[in-house]
Amino acid sequence: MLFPAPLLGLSWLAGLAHGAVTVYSQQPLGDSTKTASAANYTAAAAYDPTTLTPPTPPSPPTTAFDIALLSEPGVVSGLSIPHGGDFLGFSIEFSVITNVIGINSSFLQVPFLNLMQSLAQRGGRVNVRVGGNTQDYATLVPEGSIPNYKIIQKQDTGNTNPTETPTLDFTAEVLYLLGNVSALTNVHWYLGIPLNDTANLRLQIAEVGEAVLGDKLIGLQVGNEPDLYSAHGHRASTYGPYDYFGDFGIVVAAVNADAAIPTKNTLIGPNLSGTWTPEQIWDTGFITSYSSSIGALAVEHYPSDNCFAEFGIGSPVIPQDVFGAYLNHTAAQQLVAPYIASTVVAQAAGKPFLMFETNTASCGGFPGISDSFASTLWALDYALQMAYTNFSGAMLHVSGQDVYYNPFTPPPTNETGYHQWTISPLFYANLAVAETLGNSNSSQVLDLNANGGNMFTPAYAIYESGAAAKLALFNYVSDPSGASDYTVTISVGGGTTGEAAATPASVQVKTLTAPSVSEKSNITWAGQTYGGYFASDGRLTGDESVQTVQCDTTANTCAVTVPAPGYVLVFLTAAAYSESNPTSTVTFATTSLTKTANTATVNASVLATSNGHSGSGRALDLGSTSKETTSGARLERGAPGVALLISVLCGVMFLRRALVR
Ligand SMILES: *[C@@H]1O[C@H](CO)[C@@H](O)[C@H](O)[C@H]1NC(C)=O
Ligand SMILES: *[C@@H]1O[C@H](CO)[C@@H](O)[C@H](O)[C@H]1NC(C)=O
Ligand SMILES: *[C@@H]1O[C@H](CO)[C@@H](O)[C@H](O)[C@H]1NC(C)=O
Ligand SMILES: *[C@@H]1O[C@H](CO)[C@@H](O)[C@H](O)[C@H]1NC(C)=O
Ligand SMILES: *[C@@H]1O[C@H](CO)[C@@H](O)[C@H](O)[C@H]1NC(C)=O
Ligand SMILES: *[C@@H]1O[C@H](CO)[C@@H](O)[C@H](O)[C@H]1NC(C)=O
Ligand SMILES: *[C@@H]1O[C@H](CO)[C@@H](O)[C@H](O)[C@H]1NC(C)=O
Ligand SMILES: *[C@@H]1O[C@H](CO)[C@@H](O)[C@H](O)[C@H]1NC(C)=O
Ligand SMILES: *[C@@H]1O[C@H](CO)[C@@H](O)[C@H](O)[C@H]1NC(C)=O
Ligand SMILES: *[C@@H]1O[C@H](CO)[C@@H](O)[C@H](O)[C@H]1NC(C)=O
Ligand SMILES: CC(=O)N[C@H]1CO[C@H](CO)[C@@H](O)[C@@H]1O
Repeated sequence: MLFPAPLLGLSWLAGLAHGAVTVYSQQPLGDSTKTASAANYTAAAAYDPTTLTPPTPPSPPTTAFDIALLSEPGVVSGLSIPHGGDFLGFSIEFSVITNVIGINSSFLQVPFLNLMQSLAQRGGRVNVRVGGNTQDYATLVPEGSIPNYKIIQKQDTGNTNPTETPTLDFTAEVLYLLGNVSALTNVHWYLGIPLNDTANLRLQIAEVGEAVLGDKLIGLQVGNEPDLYSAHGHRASTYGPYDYFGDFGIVVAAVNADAAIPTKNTLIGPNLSGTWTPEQIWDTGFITSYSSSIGALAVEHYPSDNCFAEFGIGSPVIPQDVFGAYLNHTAAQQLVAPYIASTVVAQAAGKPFLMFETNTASCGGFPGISDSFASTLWALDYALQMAYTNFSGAMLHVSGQDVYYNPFTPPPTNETGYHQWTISPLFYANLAVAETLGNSNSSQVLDLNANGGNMFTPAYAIYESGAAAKLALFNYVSDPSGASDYTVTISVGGGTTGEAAATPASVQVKTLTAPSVSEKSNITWAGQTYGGYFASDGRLTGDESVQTVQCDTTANTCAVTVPAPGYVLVFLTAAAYSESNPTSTVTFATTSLTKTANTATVNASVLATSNGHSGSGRALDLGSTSKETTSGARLERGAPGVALLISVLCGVMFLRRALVR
């Protein structure tokens, strides 16, 4: 289910624009009255101040336990398939892309670029799905046919179904926008082929998408929650798994016959919501029939819903009552259980198995849960559990202002002049997953069933190229007294395992923590934070603090403490640490000397090649395309606090060339 924010007017921007490029100004406009009132903006769900009471800590608390890891390649059993650091990505509702990704291909949302870049630098790349309920009614229309230079437009054309899914017109500019993002930071995209009308398939999104995005387009979803089509009135009440099998076949045939879609094997289905079991689809012969067209198998699932509060559907859920259900390891295990048989089927068929859309609860999530540190730990454990059980990736859903569960939220459009973005606790899970799995593409995950399987203190080991590389430790307990912090004594090899002792002389440790599981803004990853509401330009601020823990070389053990609540990532080797911790960080900042001269350009090829190699604070002033401007773009190296962001413009000529290839 999705609840897109209404597209708000953008006309205020007109006064800031210079020619064909820019303008994204987050400079304070100097209107103190407005700023003050807006600082207290709480109307939208995304800024709901509801704070829940954390569950009472278990008594007695866990204070210590041991973890003994096997280290030699080949001897450890139960490891997952290899994963990349792009495991946990995003599913962005089609109708909010102009607020989140960019207004058009020359006006990109800089905070979004910075957020994606921070993940790409840790995990190698980021996968983003653009779609949702609106995708089945999306239609590509000619450039310029939507008024006011807009690139998407919703219109209620009387599509008769209970969810009143509107028609969504979009222009090819949407695809150029995605392409321009990919030229700056390593984002790959999943799109969807509309399936509301199989007699008149609209394949243009695939045709233009492939031409513009090339290999940055990694999959095309066919049908969104087909098991809800009959419930939503999109199909006859008898619509069943074999009907979907038939519809998918129509798309396969059409794609195979379409010379404008050269890559045939990127289709993704069935994207079930849980009304049908995946097995019901496998039983139709889906995988064998369409094997050469299928790029990945996918499902979508939310553990709960807040539909009663939002729409009066179903039964009421009181967030405080279900807070504890997000705060233990059983939650993650229960979420993956229905799909483990399917990940085996997928592996046998040689196809990735994806959780294409998920989050804390559908119908917008729960106040106090979806937007607190509880969601960070929940999503992190859920993602690592999916990795362990051989999913190949998962996407957290992103919608408008009117949901609690966004990992990040741009300010309301009428407030972009003086507010920055709100980076929610959930995003720190993306950050930590990217860093935990790293960019080697060889990370295999093992749930250690640690501490006797205690549900509040789960742990995972990450093996790279077969050897123990990292250890991930959770503490779900919220206890400001410190009495529920625990110390884990780690040994690698040695002991009764028959292996040579391989405990390192020291380990490096990063901690993700907050004062409590209810916390909404004071969340830190290795000491750095995105701050609270409206506080971020998409870059971490503060000094990074990575702990070096000296190990006991006589006993061959290392003692690492995990705060309550918290997540601790232990790097067991120097290689594991350097892999996801580049010595320098490229971010997208543009600075401006005057409010009226804020057009800036960044050469895409410079950005692409300078990753990790740019000098400290080195400014790459490449000039601007607009005569009356004086500002330049800077590549910042871990530089904190430059609050002024304007825009990024790059020359990505290959995109245009790709179209005529
Ligand atoms: C921005 O628009 C929203 C929705 O129309 C409104 O609630 C809010 O008060 C506006 N903010 C300002 C500062 O005008
Ligand atoms: C892109 O959007 C900006 C801001 O709305 C606008 O000034 C500019 O003219 C647009 N560019 C194109 C090519 O439409
Ligand atoms: C983005 O894409 C457009 C094509 O629509 C291209 O003209 C432009 O140079 C690209 N780069 C930027 C930053 O606008
Ligand atoms: C499918 O969606 C398109 C775009 O919204 C609409 O024009 C068309 O009438 C729909 N077809 C059916 C059969 O619902
Ligand atoms: C598909 O996507 C929709 C759109 O948001 C989502 O709500 C739903 O759970 C997904 N359904 C399926 C079948 O995966
Ligand atoms: C643990 O999580 C499960 C699944 O969400 C939930 O049913 C259970 O109540 C939770 N246990 C505790 C002790 O909170
Ligand atoms: C994941 O796949 C690996 C490799 O096939 C297998 O050894 C392992 O048992 C699987 N894990 C689960 C939980 O099915
Ligand atoms: C990881 O895989 C991606 C795509 O599958 C590839 O582009 C990248 O180069 C790989 N990274 C390494 C370190 O092999
Ligand atoms: C933020 O949380 C940390 C503990 O995680 C605490 O030490 C610090 O005082 C808090 N800062 C603020 C401003 O509340
Ligand atoms: C970007 O920089 C590269 C390398 O210096 C140069 O070859 C290219 O022409 C530049 N592109 C633009 C659009 O300025
Ligand atoms: C009326 C009101 O609540 N004003 C508050 C708005 O926010 C500022 C800064 O956070 C507070 O100082 C005001 O009291």
